[in-house]
Amino acid sequence: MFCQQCEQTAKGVACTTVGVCGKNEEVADLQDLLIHATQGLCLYSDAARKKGFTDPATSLFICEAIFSTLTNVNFDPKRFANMITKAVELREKMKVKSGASFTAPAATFTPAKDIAGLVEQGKKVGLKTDEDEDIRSLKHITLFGLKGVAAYADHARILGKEDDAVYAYIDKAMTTILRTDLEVGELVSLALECGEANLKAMELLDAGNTGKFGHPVPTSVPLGAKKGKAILVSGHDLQDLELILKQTEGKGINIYTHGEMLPCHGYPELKKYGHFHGHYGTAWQNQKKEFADFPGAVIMTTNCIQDPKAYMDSIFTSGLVGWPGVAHLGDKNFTPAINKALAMPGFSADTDKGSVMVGFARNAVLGVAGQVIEAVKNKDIRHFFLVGGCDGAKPGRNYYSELVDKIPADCMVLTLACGKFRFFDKQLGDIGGIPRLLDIGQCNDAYSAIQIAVALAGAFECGVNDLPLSMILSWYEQKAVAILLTLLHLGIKDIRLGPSLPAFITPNVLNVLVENFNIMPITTPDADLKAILG
Ligand code: SF4
Ligand code: SF3
Repeated sequence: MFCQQCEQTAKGVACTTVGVCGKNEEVADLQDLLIHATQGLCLYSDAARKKGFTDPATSLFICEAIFSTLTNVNFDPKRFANMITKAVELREKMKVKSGASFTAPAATFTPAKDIAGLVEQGKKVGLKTDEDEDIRSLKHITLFGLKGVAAYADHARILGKEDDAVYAYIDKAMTTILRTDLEVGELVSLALECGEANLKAMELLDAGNTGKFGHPVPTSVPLGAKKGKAILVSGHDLQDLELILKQTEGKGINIYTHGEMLPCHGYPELKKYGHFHGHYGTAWQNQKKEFADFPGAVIMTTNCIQDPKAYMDSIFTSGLVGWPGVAHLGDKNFTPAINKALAMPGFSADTDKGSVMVGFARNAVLGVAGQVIEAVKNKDIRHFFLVGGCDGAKPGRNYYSELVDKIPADCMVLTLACGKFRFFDKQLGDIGGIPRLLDIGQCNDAYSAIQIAVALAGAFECGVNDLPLSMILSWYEQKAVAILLTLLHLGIKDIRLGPSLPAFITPNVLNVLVENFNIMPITTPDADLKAILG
């Protein structure tokens, strides 16, 4: 195996024997083969599209296949084997529709009959075999960005929002990176186009979430427990959460959010449920302890799942998440999890652990835009910091909590995604009644953050890069890669990125990013604040 797609990759280079995330060699090889098989499918889907034929079911499968290979989504070899076979079946159908004929190995390979055979095939494919390290680096950036795009497009499609332009880009990019004649410039353009496709996917998802559940409103979320039976919902899928809320109504079970589900408390059509109680725990990397201590059932709707062997019988997966041996509720009937929660002790008493505020997505923030603009003009607000992105297990990530501690009291902190759990419960006070810490939402709500920045730039008649705004991002998995590409596509400069730079970015490619976007690694909170604020 050779995997370097996430931030915790072994020795900061690549996982080559077993993944730090828990992915074993078998699954890594199957993921490589699934990407390979999907590239073959994309060749024909792209060719069919050029002849005017599109097939939404095929495009959906392509997104699901790519999303399945994102870090901490699926660890189940059987499900990868099934998807590889299905990719080839769909490829043959699209071949007929397109009337095209490709000779590339991805377009012609026949999957082995069993998992062992597929694993052997998987060992022979993947970008690790490319020669030029800068070309490989740029192909990796695009492929990993595509995983994020596929994730958001899949979420949006679940809510009934799709746009063939996103699917068309995925087909094109998946096939373009098969080519061996690409120059650096072409690949840089392809990667920035990935950022554009991701912006569209996030916009669709925003429309899906707000269209179905309303615009988030500022909401106080208890961190303590309520006496009684409990289900914990983690991941990013709002539709799953709604189904769980509906299916548990009147059953005496309280529903808690975990990780990226925290912002769901701000959505009017979700917060209306009386048994939607509060939030439990922090970010994904702490789940082994937090889930083991939770006295009810746990449902993972998307990434990030970790080895659940200590609580195998009380955790359930849905959607694309998988772990061998864990009950998968693929039909959205959550009865097994509900029955498990009813059989478990639940919380024995009410506990008060304080609360946090959520619900500061674009609608809520732009609702007080006049006040914010006045405060900036009066110099009550000196600067905005967007401190957002993924959390993770590396020790260097305390940079983000220290930074937020040290940001002066006349500055606002906007945040999103699971990196916020480093500081989400800090009491930062307010500026003229506006809370200093504003939780915009999940990682995909980077769309909302972009809309806020664009609106502020419009009000101040300047560009986003000229605003008193600094973006200090943390990355872990590939949705963060897609979001970074979106920001670069929009021409955002001076982004600080940590806790470490991606292993898949070579020094030459980094130079391109520095020269064009002045992207820089985080240093220390003091030095970075001094550089930003003077
Ligand atoms: Fe390693 Fe990350 Fe790949 Fe897992 S996803 S195998 S931790 S690089
Ligand atoms: Fe976190 Fe996995 Fe990226 Fe949606 S839940 S941000 S890491």
